[in-house]
Amino acid sequence: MNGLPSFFKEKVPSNILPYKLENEAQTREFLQKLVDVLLDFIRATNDRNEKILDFHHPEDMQKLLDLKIPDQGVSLQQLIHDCATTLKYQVKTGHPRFFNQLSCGLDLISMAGEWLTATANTNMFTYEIAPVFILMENVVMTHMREIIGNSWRNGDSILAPGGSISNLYAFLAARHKMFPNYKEKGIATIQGQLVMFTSDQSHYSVKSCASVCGLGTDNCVMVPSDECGRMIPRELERLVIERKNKGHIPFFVCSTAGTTVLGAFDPINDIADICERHGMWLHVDAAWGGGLLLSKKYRHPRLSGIERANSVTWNPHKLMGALLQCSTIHFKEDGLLMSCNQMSADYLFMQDKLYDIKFDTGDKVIQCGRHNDIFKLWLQWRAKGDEGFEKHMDKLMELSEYLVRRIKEQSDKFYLIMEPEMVNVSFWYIPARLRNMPHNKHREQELGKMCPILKARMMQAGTLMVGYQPDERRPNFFRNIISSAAVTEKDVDFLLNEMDRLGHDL
Ligand code: ABU
Repeated sequence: MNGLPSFFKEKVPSNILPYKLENEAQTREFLQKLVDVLLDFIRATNDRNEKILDFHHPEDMQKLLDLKIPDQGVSLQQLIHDCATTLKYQVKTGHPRFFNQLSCGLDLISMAGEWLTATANTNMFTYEIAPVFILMENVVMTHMREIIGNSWRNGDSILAPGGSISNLYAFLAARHKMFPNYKEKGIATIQGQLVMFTSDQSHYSVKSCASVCGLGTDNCVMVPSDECGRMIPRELERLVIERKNKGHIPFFVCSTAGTTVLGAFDPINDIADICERHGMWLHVDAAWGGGLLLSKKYRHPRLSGIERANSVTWNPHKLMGALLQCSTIHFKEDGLLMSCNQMSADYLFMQDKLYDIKFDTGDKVIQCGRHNDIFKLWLQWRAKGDEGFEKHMDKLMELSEYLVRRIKEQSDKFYLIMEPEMVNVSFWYIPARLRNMPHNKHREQELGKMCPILKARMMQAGTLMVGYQPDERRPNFFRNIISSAAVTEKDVDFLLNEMDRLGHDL
């Protein structure tokens, strides 16, 4: 923090706006210093010679940080220092060698949007206080619905705090559609046991809906999936009939477009046929795979039939690279969201306002406060256009295909678990001592044991991050995700070489 003017050392952040109007220049200087800290982080994030993380165990990290809340406020200088320290120990999720989560990368246009959003500091519940952002939300949501399907143009959508809450909104709307009196009369209005269905590979938030909404998790039926992680439609229909024969009321099916671990796509058309036959709501959880709707090359067959759904979750903060968080839920039918959730709080959603109150979109959701997640997406989409997003999707898929090719070319060192449908590539790393062993359940157990050890080495070296997990069919395996615009073929080569460097002796 050398070079800071003495003004920064004075222990009075109240020297800047809004307290001291005459200190506009010092306010600007403080914020520019902060921007320098942010730019240093962005530079380091994009520098392949920089580590992704500087790992410390929590008890050691606590000693490196001064996190306490003081009795008296600290100086501006200290605040700049605090910001720099915070970023020093933050994992660089935009680093080209960070392959760990579904949301990777740091899109600088979207980030610029987030900076503006923070500065505007408004709530998204009414047009009254967020006029431009509400109109933007309307335009972008309509555009996304048109991409889902022509018949969706006049539907409805909302940005929600994450894919799990988006799925919950779908559940609530589906129940409201079938039991419109539930809102006023509650559980007594449903004469029977409601049942929902999702694949055993779906996101856990779907099961959580059953818990939160009073069905109980036993009434969220987990439909078996095939070897590739796709729901088996005949199993779905068998389980629906089984529950109907018990007198239950099957009402909601969640089809996953891009499962979290394997990146599998359930066959939407087959599932839509079953939903039509049995009068069930079809929700597509495309939180992860939704981005591929933007690619002519990769949309089909993965998302074929999505236009037949009643609702779709689609998270731009995943494949599209919008900054966290940016999650959307779309409905084919307009008006449901409002009639399901509207409470007409009369201090906020007055019916006699100056303007058309249909723009007070906050009354459509069970939240009150709503973060502004639209501006960063709108700005990013303006920058890229549909064409830019299509190229982005195609590049991510092509890089994943490259990774699969390289894994196959080094089959002594890597074992590809399956041909992926999207950017999730599942594989084992094979250390030297296991290379000549025949591949069987015993070797899989041994390879599974290597995953946490190799991951720990990656984190301690700070050079690479790739996730691992077990599933129902196999012990721990690596799941590599390419969803960052920063990744190149050289980074993919680095990924495999670095795993081998760190793990060959295991
Ligand atoms: N279900 C959301 C994200 C999970 C992941 O990044 O791995």
